[in-house]
Amino acid sequence: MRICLILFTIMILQLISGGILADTIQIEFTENDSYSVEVARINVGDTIKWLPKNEGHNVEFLAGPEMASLPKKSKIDEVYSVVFNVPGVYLYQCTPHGNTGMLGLIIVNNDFHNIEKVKKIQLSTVAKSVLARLIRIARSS
Ligand SMILES: [Cu+2]
Repeated sequence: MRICLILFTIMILQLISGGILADTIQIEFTENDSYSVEVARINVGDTIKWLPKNEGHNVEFLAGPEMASLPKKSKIDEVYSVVFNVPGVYLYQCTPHGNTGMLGLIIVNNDFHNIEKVKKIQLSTVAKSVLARLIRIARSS
């Protein structure tokens, strides 16, 4: 009887953490060739939804905790949603504007285990300095 109660409680807790309390964060493409949220801190199970409020942008993942299975690249000007189920640091860019620093960072579960790999991604000089700034923000918040 007690075991049943414990299992039931665990099930309920999993439901709450995995579903009901999962958040959706919205990030807009801005007219300044940037993302409205440059550093997003989320939890496993949360969704990020990118909204094309300004034309000519997309989302292309450059790094994540599982390099072999990064989310697919979105089409220019499309609404795009990704659910994040693996803790770690994700780096993405806008394909046309990555070189000029249109980058975004996502930290899932405050887990920085793959940050060194993220730092090693080939980027333009401008994008490199933007990434350094985003990492500073991520570390300090
Ligand atoms: Cu862009």
